[in-house]
Amino acid sequence: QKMEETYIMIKPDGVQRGLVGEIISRFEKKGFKLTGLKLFKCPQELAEVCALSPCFCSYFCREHYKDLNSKPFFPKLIGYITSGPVVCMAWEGDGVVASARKLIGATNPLQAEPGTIRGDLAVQTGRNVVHGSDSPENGKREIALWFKEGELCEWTPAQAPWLLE
Ligand code: DAT
Ligand code: MG
Repeated sequence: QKMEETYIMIKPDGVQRGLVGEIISRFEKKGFKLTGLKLFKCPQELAEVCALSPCFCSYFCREHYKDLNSKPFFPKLIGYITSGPVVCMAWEGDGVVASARKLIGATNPLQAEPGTIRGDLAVQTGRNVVHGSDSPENGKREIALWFKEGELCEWTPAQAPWLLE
């Protein structure tokens, strides 16, 4: 059966700051399996509508951050997340959701522990470089939202027997 999966996204600041390789390698070195990877740029027309108010854009407002829809920072969050290309990833492994959240660190990078991605690479909540799903259900939901049929890859890493007994 399918292992647990999580949706990890490098936000526009991570891409612009040249941190893509650094961030991917944290999950890669840990031993999780990459099953999906692509760059995505929200079309500018949609991004502009998204930034104004909760809208019909299924990628950002209503779906991905739907729980934050009524927060005062929501328009800024949408403006930020649609401001440039993001790197969309699906990662698989036992306990990957909680473990990825630990690797990422606290939402506010100043409170994130050294050694975590946000703790090492960021200083503000509004520029916290990476997203990680907060539950296995949301992992599935977000992967289905961001990846189309056929974009995910089933494979067995050569290192599998050296990682998993
Ligand atoms: P996380 O990304 O750690 O799962 P979250 O799901 O609570 O955090 O919020 C999603 C993003 O929204 C977060 O990465 C940055 C932004 N955000 C959260 N709380 C915020 C706040 N109080 N002010 C500004 N931005 C905030
Ligand atoms: Mg969250």
